[in-house]
Amino acid sequence: MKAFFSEQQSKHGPALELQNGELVPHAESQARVDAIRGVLTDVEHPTDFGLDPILAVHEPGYVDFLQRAYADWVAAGRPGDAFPYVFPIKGRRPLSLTRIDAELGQYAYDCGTPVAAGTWETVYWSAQSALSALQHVLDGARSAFAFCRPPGHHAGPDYMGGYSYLNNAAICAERALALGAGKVAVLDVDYHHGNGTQDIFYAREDVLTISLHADPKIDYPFYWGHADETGAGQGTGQNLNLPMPRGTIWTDYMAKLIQAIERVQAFSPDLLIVPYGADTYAGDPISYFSIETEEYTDMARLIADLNLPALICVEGGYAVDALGANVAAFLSGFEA
Ligand code: OKP
Ligand code: ZN
Repeated sequence: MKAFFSEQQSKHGPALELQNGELVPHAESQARVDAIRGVLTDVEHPTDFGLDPILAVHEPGYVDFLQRAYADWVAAGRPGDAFPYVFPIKGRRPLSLTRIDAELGQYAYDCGTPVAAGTWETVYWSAQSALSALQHVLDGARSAFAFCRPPGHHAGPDYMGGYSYLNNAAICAERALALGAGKVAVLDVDYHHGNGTQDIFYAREDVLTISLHADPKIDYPFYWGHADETGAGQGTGQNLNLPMPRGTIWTDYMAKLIQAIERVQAFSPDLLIVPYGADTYAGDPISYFSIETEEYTDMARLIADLNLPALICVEGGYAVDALGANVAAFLSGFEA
């Protein structure tokens, strides 16, 4: 399967994240890029589709902020990467605040998603890789691999979090609809709930969002991903969350995946987008499912059996030593 990736996606390199009370080396590292790059045989440089497809999903003020946040941080005389430390829990009403700390809190919901020197270039080109993979599918390929990095599924219309800045899957779903697709399904198989994607399409009837993930009562992102979040307005019933306990093994995961696949089938979309995270892997350092490398082949085969044009985009996966093998196993199942 053809993959899309730009060298610009290596520019983002946040040094640290705040995790359980400690500043630790950021888990979303260049080593992930090298691991995935190492197993891909057919990689193409993305086409530049510009800002318009990004602005179809993300608010202009947020996109503008992402482009200048690091420079504003440096101009304020701050060291390291741009981190928020205060959040508007009282309400996110537009106060036109300009101090960098106020803006960081306005547009972020956690302390794991700093803006570093090359963040904008990386997330811009990551979105272009996804859009290029989408174009490849729209041009007739059965599937394509968007080698996105960092992840995108936690980013909402006007917020970053969970290592995510731009929501690659959502940008592609919206673009496919703009180009004539009637319905798009997003089937998120990362360990963490895809809260950004859920928020973006929560009231939409033309996008079915499904996420299989760790129970948010126990795991990040806590405030989204519960089974009772089923959509709103026109989108009522068009969001499906399938939370699972820590320690979940493949056979139990498979039962939920089959449930998800049946929902996709009933929705009958024109395109399937699969945000794929290899952080469901048994050896993942920040996640707690127990899926083994070979089982990703079975997982991908089940999804591929839907026989829909499909776009796979990379989300998480932090066991760097196994990441290449896990991605390769998934891709081989999809192609079988
Ligand atoms: C991004 B993706 C736990 C900290 C959790 C955020 C995890 C973001 C995962 N102590 N940090 O979905 O793989
Ligand atoms: Zn994840």
